[in-house]
Amino acid sequence: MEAQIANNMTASPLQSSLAHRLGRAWRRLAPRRLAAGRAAPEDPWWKHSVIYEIYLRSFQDSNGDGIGDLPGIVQRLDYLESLGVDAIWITPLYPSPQVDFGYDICDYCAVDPRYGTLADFDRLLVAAARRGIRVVLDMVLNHTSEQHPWFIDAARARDSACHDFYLWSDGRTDAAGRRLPPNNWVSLFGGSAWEYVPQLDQFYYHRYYRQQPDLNWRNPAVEREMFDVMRFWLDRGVAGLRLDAVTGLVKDARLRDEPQSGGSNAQGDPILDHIYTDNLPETHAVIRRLRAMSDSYPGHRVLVGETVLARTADLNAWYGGARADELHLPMDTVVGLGSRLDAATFRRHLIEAATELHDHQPLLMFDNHDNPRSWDRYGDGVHDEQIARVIATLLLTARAAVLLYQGEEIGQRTATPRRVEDVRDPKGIRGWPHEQGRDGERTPMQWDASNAQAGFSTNPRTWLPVPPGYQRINVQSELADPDSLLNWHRHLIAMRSSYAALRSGRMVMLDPGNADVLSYARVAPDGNSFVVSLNMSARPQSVRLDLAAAGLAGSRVRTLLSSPGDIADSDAGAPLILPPYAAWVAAVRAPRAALPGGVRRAQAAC
Ligand code: TEU
Ligand code: CA
Repeated sequence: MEAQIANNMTASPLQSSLAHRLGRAWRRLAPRRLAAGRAAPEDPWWKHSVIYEIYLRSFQDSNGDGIGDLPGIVQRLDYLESLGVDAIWITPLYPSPQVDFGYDICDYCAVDPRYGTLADFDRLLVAAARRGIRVVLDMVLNHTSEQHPWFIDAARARDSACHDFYLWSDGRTDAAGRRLPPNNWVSLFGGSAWEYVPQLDQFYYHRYYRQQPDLNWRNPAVEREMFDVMRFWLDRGVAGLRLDAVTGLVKDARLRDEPQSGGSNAQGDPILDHIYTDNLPETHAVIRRLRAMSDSYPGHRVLVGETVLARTADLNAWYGGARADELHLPMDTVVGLGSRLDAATFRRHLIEAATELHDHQPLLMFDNHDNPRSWDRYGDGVHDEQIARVIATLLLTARAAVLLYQGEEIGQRTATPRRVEDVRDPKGIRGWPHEQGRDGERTPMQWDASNAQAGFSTNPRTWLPVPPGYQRINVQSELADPDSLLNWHRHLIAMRSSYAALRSGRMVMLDPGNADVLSYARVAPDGNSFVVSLNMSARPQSVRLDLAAAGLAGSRVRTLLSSPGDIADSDAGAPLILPPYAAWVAAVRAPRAALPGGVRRAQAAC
């Protein structure tokens, strides 16, 4: 950040003064952060970060219109600082008709008036930096809004200046003379991905809603424009970008039909193997150029990618493989978006992430604004609270950078509307009743029980309703309860800050044949280590943490955090009984002098 200031001095006077203030804030902060052990000097800040996702519409409303906004985030920065997060990722704040609640953008270099102003954003950047929190913005490169001036122009005439900014096709004509789309590509939100425009007698392609036409990334002008947009925000001081739907930027030039994989999805469309709309080599080439651009900025700007892939190992290409020249942190949606709490499955995924990604840093997440909350996916209806602790412990102690979604830390529930007339997400309106949309995971953040809006807004008509249960499940009451899920998260994040092994140590699987309990050690280069055991079953389980077999030294393990709270210190190697759905983090006593030479050498080699 310090160095970034020099870069920003060439920007506008407003940006220069903003950068100056940001710089002061970071200078004040740096010694404290290092003292707290947050940032290992040798690693970029993002590598071991906890990035907190803010769904802007639902985080905090500051002006009583029932919609979250940027000044609302500023009001809650103290909370985020006390939680200990390194950065916030804010969902799209740009002017938008809000068909897809901001993911349909009509001006990439401004703030939607519903959310505030550019000046509010600059104030947020400074206020966040003062608290040691970086700001990552969502960036939608795949498509714009149909209301973007480019698309309005593109849809005017075939020879308009911006026509080639989007993907057009004349389509086909059947025997009866009807106009048909050129191929079988379907929208991820339902129906054909092609929309007919009568005045042009042409179809345009939209991977998402028809109000979100896809950009034509084979057109160099599109790349130039979008790179300029990203520079606008990087110049302003954002710490990185979360790249929306980034794997599908370039599509097959010949528009070939995609093979069917069999069956149909919740929207009733055939399931296709996206070989012509996803993961094309040309998309990787765009990302490499983007990485070079972003790396030209000082301060380790981060490129987070929304990379929804079938296998964790498929992420390797999105890091750029051995060249490491694409995304810094492509999201692993395989580990955390399932619904089976199964030790063997998690172990396999974590091993895959550790061995098949050229040692790149995994980015784990369990919750986001597109999927039912992990509380409801992994919970069994009886042990939900304990299971949420197991999930939180895995998320925050595995070797990974972390995405934490607002409300996950307090155990907010998915609150899907019961009646179609209450649904706001068009995906749910169109797909009802099989596809109910994403409103359930987007309800307002539950801050307190001061009013029926859980402190989110003063307006009783919030854009999505606050579900029942907020009187108990809210930040204020959980802060006051030492045993709350929120305090569990706070402890885990604080431990991650305090102990290098838990933050950046290598990960060694323990008791790897155990079908019910996932156990691993995190080991720092100096030999200091911690063990984590997570009982993923409803029965007590015996574990044997054979440290010596894993090449680790230590004879006693000392409990740091346990749920339930009565798991005692024990001898390493002795069988230990873990209660149902127990989560246990313990420090291994391994005085350096006691390390056998062989072990020390093995550790030094890592
Ligand atoms: O999501 C893209 C996307 O592919 C996911 O919605 C995916 O279909 C889902 O996670 C499957 O469970 C991004 C945004 O996160 C989403 O909110 C937007 O609606 C979408 O892009 C379009 O911009
Ligand atoms: Ca508002």
